Amino acid sequence: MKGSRQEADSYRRLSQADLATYLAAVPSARKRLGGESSGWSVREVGDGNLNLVFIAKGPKGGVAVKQALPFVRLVGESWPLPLSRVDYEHLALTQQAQLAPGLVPEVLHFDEAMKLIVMELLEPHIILRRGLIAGTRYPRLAEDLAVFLARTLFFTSDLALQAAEKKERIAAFAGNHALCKITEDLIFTDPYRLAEQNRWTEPYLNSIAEGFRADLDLHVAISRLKLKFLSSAEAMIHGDLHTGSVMVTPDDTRVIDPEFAFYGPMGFDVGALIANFLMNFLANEGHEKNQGEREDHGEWVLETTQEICRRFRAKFLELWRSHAKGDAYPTCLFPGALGEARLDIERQHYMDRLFQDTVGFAGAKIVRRILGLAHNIDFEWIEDKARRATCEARALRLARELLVNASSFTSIEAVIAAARVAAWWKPGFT
Ligand code: SR1
Ligand code: MG
Repeated sequence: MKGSRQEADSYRRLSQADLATYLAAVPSARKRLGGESSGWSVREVGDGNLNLVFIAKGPKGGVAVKQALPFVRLVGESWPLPLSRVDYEHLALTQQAQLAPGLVPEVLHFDEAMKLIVMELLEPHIILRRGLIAGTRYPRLAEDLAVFLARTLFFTSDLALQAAEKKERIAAFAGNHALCKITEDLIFTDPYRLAEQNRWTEPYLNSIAEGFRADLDLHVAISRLKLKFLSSAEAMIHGDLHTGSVMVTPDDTRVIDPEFAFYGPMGFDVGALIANFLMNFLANEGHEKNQGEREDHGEWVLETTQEICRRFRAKFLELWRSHAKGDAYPTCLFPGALGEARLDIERQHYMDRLFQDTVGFAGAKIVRRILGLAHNIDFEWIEDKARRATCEARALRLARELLVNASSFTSIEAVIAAARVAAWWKPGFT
């Protein structure tokens, strides 16, 4: 019934005032909250770009409720967006929970008509982006994110699935095209043209933005990646895996918000994470009250970036060697010890190609956060505009390198070395 009249008629936007009444009729939520609904506290806390998010607390515990709005919250009713994105988020969350147990929030209730999901309240978790800006270290983070990436991507790929099953799964997410279109426009097109919704730190970045709009090498690189995003149904990807889509404590990591999920290129998810860590690193200096005070934190961020990539590669390869039940690379074509040895070389090549995609997508994800519509607080919270622009200009310089010269970055160490070089660059406007 996605997008049907019946769907629109049964949907009602919840308010803070009526959420308790709604939850009182949901047994799993009532049990989690405890006591009477009159004693529950409810707050709308959504600070994302798209949805309503409520937190309800009772004497026993709490729940989080995410409800889709029929438009983009960041922009308003002038930008309609299908409510069906919640159906895809629910489908993705359910599958991710099976593939990467303990790394996504538990779903307590899904209301397809009301387009809402009731989830466990992640407490005392905070959004990873905020934790990184605060300079907090998370010892489990690299391992947890590497496991999440390796397991969700490997087990939904042709390496693990039979072709018929894979095609059914692609079809199950195919209707999420409105969310894909947001990505296609906001990441792969708009930052490289004069688009009404673009913004950047003016006037400092004016000439860089203008340069990006005229840079045909860059336009070729981003267009190749856009084609990959449009056409490469490699695995079920989260689709919006930035540091605002991860909630953390020092002991626990949960990946949230997979409403952009569909079957797309794996490097898009890995690249999104890498980009967001690199942006945090390059924003670091802008948050310093005393010179050098955040250098240690920056080092930890880079180490974590490196560890995510290294561990992802190792885990993905481990899964491929032990769980290759898919139709790709038929074992009959690689018989005996010689065949296995040749296949293992090919596995390394596969991971190298995936890394190339990752590098390019990381560059694309950086550019969109500085020249496009939706920015991130790593940079936005740097109040002094000249300082902010300096950090952003460094990130843009790195991003252009990653996009145009992706093939020259053969390891995460090379990417990190380039990020260190970018961090020293003094753009002309300071
Ligand atoms: C109009 S939505 C802007 C962005 O918010 C989401 O989190 C995605 O990153 C999207 O591109
Ligand atoms: Mg989101």
